[in-house]
Amino acid sequence: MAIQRTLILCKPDAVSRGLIGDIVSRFERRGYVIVAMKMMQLDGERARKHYGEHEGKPFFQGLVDFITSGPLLAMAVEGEEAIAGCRQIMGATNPLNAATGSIRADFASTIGRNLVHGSDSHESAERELAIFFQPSDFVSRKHDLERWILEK
Ligand code: IDP
Ligand code: MG
Repeated sequence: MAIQRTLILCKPDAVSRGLIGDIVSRFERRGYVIVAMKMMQLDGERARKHYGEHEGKPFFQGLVDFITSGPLLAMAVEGEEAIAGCRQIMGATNPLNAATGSIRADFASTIGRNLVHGSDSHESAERELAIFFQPSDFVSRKHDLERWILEK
């Protein structure tokens, strides 16, 4: 068990549909803390870098077009095993396979408009966080984690 930091995005569909508040609260309620948060609109270069692992796949261009189509909310989220925990809160990539009660099952119906992104490994988290944030963007929430969330 370890404290991890992960990148969560509310993609442009989530922003446009007014779902940011509901999505953010799900991570907070679970006991994860936000250590950086930024509204931004990606350009193509940064979008292709972020989704580099999918380059060459049939949906790649559509994915880049969509993620650059409007503002998104980027967050760095921290907590015990946060990478897997946040993926669980998001639900499976295809909303049809997402667990009931997850963000994607509750609010999405198609794989291409599935509202959220979350890093899938420690390596992805480090790589992706560096695309969206600078070291000085992060605050410390160590005190909050120690006080309310972590077991002694
Ligand atoms: P993830 O977001 O659950 O990590 P990935 O496999 O990393 O899923 O795919 C990145 C994003 O690309 C997905 O969230 C989804 O929006 C989109 N995507 C993945 N597979 C497909 C597909 O087969 N058709 C259309 N879009 C897809
Ligand atoms: Mg992924």
